[in-house]
Amino acid sequence: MTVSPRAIHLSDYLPYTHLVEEVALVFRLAPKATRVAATLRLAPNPARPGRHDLRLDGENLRLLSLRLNGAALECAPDDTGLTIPAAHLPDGPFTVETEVEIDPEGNTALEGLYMSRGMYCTQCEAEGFRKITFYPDRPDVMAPFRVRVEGDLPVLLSNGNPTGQGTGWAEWVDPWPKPAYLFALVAGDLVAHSAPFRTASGREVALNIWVRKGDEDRCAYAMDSLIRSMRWDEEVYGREYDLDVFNIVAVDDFNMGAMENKGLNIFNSKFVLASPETATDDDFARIEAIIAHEYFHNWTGNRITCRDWFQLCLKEGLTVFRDQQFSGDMRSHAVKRIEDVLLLRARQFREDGGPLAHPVRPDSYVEINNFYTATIYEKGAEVIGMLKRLVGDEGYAKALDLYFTRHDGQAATIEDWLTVFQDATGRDLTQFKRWYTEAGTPRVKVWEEWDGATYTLTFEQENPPTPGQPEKGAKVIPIALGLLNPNGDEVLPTTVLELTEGRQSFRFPAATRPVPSILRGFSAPVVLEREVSPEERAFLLAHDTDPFNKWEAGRALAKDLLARMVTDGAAPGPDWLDAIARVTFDETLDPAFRALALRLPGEDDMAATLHAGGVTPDPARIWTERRRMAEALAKRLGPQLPGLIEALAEPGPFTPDARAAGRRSLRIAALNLLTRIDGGRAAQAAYRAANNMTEEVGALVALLEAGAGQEELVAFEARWAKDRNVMDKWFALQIALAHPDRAVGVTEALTRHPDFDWKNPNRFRSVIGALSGNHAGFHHASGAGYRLVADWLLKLDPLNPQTAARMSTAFDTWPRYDADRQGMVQAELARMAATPGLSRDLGEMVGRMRG
Ligand code: 0A1
Ligand code: ZN
Repeated sequence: MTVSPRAIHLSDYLPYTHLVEEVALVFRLAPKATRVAATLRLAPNPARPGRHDLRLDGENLRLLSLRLNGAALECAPDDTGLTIPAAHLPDGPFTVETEVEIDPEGNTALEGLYMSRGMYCTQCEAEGFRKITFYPDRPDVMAPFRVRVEGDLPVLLSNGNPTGQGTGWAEWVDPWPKPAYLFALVAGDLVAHSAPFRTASGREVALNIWVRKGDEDRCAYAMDSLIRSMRWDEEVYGREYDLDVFNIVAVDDFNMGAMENKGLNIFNSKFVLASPETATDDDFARIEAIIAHEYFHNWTGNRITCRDWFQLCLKEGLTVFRDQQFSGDMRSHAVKRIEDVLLLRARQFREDGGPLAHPVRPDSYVEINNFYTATIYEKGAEVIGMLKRLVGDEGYAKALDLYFTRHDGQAATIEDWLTVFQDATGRDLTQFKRWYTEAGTPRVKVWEEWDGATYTLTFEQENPPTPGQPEKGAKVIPIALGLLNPNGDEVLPTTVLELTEGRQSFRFPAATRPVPSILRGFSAPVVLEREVSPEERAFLLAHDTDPFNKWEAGRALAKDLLARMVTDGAAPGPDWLDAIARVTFDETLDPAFRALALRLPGEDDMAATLHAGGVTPDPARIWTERRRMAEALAKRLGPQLPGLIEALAEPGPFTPDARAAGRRSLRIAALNLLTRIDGGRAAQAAYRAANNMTEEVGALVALLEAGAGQEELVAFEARWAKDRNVMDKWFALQIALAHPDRAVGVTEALTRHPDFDWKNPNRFRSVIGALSGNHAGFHHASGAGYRLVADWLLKLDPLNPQTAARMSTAFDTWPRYDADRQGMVQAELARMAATPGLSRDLGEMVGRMRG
C-alpha cells in the first residue's frame, strides 16, 4: 500500500519559528561515508510569537550526535527530520550542533551531495539540502554560511570567498545571507580556465571555470559569455557582482541545465564545454544564455530570493526574461523573439492546454521538483514582458530599481513584486495579477469592420478551463497593433491596445481598408483566432515591418496549408511556395530570419492545432504530409539551392557569432531541402567537408531525414566515441529522425549499446527523450512507443525520480488523440501508478495526467 503524499498549500504559509543567525559546516569527504558537522546559531523568530518546537528537515541522514548549547541531547529523527521539543529550548538564542553521515556514492538521485565520475558535487534546489544535514530547508530562512571542506582532492570549493586552504582542506565564508537551496560544494581533480574581471566600481573578481583535465580548451566561449553577462547586468540593470571570486563547475551527471548557487554555479557540462569541432551554433547560443541566466540569478534569485516555492516564478520568470533580453542584445532581437515564441508554443502552450496546466504561481503542489516547468519559466517571463509593455521602458526601469532597493536581502513574493510596480508607476495591477494565479492560454478572437471611414477591430477573449480552475476572469492583454495600406505602407505604427474586458472594440479612422498586423512581437502569450486569407498572409509576409509578424504570417500560411493537406488531401500550391521562395532569396533579410521562415511547422504543433480545430490528429499522416510539403518546397527552390549554399559558405575559420551562425543556419536549411531531391550527394559531400559540428550535424540531419546517413553514423561514432557530449547527439539524432515505423526498434537497439549509460541523465534524455520527441514514432498506432517509454521511466524512477518525473510529460498530450491511443496511454499511466514504491515525483505526475 502506498500512502498518497499530502499536497502543500500556499494558503498554509507561516514564517519559520526560528531565525538562523549563522551556519558553520565541516565536511569530511569520503565516497561512502561523508561526515557533516553542522553548528547552527538560532534564535526565536519575532514573526512567530510564542514558544515553539524546533523542527529541522533531514532525509537519509545517519545522526551521529546532537548537542544543544554544548550538551548532548537524545532525540531520534523520523523519516523527514528532527524535532527538538520547545520544553528543551531556552528563551533566547541557542546553538544546535549535529553530526551526520551520508553516502554520496550511493546517491543516484543527484540531489544533495553526490558523486559524478570521481568528483563530489551538490544540487540543493529545491529541497536537497535536507539530504546533507538537519536544517530548516526552506527559502525564507536565510543565513551566512562558513564552510570547511576536508578531503583528499586537489580542488575543494564552496560558496562565497576563500578564507584559507592547505593540503586536504579549504575554508570558505559566504557573507551574504542565503537560503540553503543555494548551498554548494564541489571537490575533485579539476583544472581552471581563469580570467580577471573588474566591476564598474573597481572591485577585482577572479573568474574560474573548473573542468576535468583535458576539457580546459573548451571553456573560452563560456568565459567570454560570463564576462559579457557581468558587464551587461551592470550597464542595463545597474547590478554589480558582490564577491571576490565567481566559480563555475562543469559536471557530467546533472538533472537540469545548471544551478545558480551563490558564487559557485554548477553546470551540466553540455552547457559549458564548447569548441567549434564539438558544439553546434545552437549549443553556443544555449551556453551563452544559460551562463547569463545563472549569473543574473545573483541578483534575481540570490540577493532577492523567494519566500516559498510557490513564488518560484519570482526568480525564474524574471531571470528568463533578463537572459532573453541579454541574448537579444548580443544577437538579433527579431530572431531571438521568434525562437522564444517557438519554444513557448511547443512547451508552455502544450502544458497549459493539457492535464498538467498550472498557474505561473501555483497554489498547491505535492513535489516541488515537478514545478520547474515551462509555465513557471517561460510563461513567467512572458508575464514580465507584458508588464514592461504596459508600464513602458521607463516605468519598468523605475520599478526594477525599487525592487532591488526595497527587497535586497529578503525572501519576497509575487505580491511584493506587483506592489513595486504599482508604487513605481501608479498603475493598478489587481486585474493583471490573474496572469499569475490563473492557468490556461487565453484565446483571442478578432473581427474587423470597415465602413469607408472607420476601421473597427473587435476582440473577444476566452479563458479556457484548466484542472481545478473551471472559470476565470478576463485578463489584461496588451495587443501590439500596426496597420498597413494595401500598397504595403505602414499607416499606423505599432500601438499597444489594452484588452481588459471579455469583448472590446477599437476604432481607427481609415479612408482605405487597412491590413492589420495584430499581436506584433507576440505581445501577449495568447492564441489569436482570426479568419485570414492566404493572400493576406502572403501580403504580411512580404510587407510587415514587424519582423515577428512577418515570420508569423509565413508560419500561418504553412500551417493552414499543412492542415488542409492532412484533412482534405490538398497539395502545396504556388501561393505558399512562391511566398517562401521570395523570402528565402531576399538578400535584404537576415539569413537567420530566412532560415526560420524556411522551417516547417513541427508535427506536435500541427497535432495541437488540428485538435484545437476539432480534428483528431493522425500522427502518421501528419508525418507523411509534412514530408510531402518539404519535398514540394525542395522542388520549387531546387534549381537555386546549390547557388545559395555556395554563396553562404564561410571562407575563414569558424566563429560562433550570430552573423556567421545565421549564415550557416540558412545554408544548412538549404542543404536539407536539396537532400530531398539530389539523392543525398550534396549532404554527403558536406558531411565529409565539414570542419565544425554545426555543419557535421546539419549534413547528418539532412541525410537521416532523407532516410540515408548510415555510413555517416558509423563514421561519426568512430570519430566521437570518447566524447560524451558529442555522443549524446549521435544517440538522439538517429532516434529523433527515425522513420515512425522504425523509431521504437532503433531506440531498443540503442538501449543495448555499450555506451547507453542510462543512469546519466543526459544520455537517458538522448535516448528515451529522443523517442518521445519523435512524434509519429512515439504515438505509433502499435502503442510500442508508449510502452517502451513507460518501461524506462519505471526503471529510472527508483534511482532518479526527478528525471523520471520530468520525462513523463511525454504523455501529457493524450487527450488530443483517438480513442485507441487514449486507451493505450491510460493503460501505461495506470501501470505506472500501480507500481509499488513509485516515487512521489513520478506518482504526482502520473496522477495528474490520468483521465
Ligand atoms: N534554478 C536553476 C534550475 C534548477 C532547478 C532545480 C534543480 O534541481 C531540482 C536544478 C536546477 C535554474 O533556473 O537555472
Ligand atoms: Zn533559473
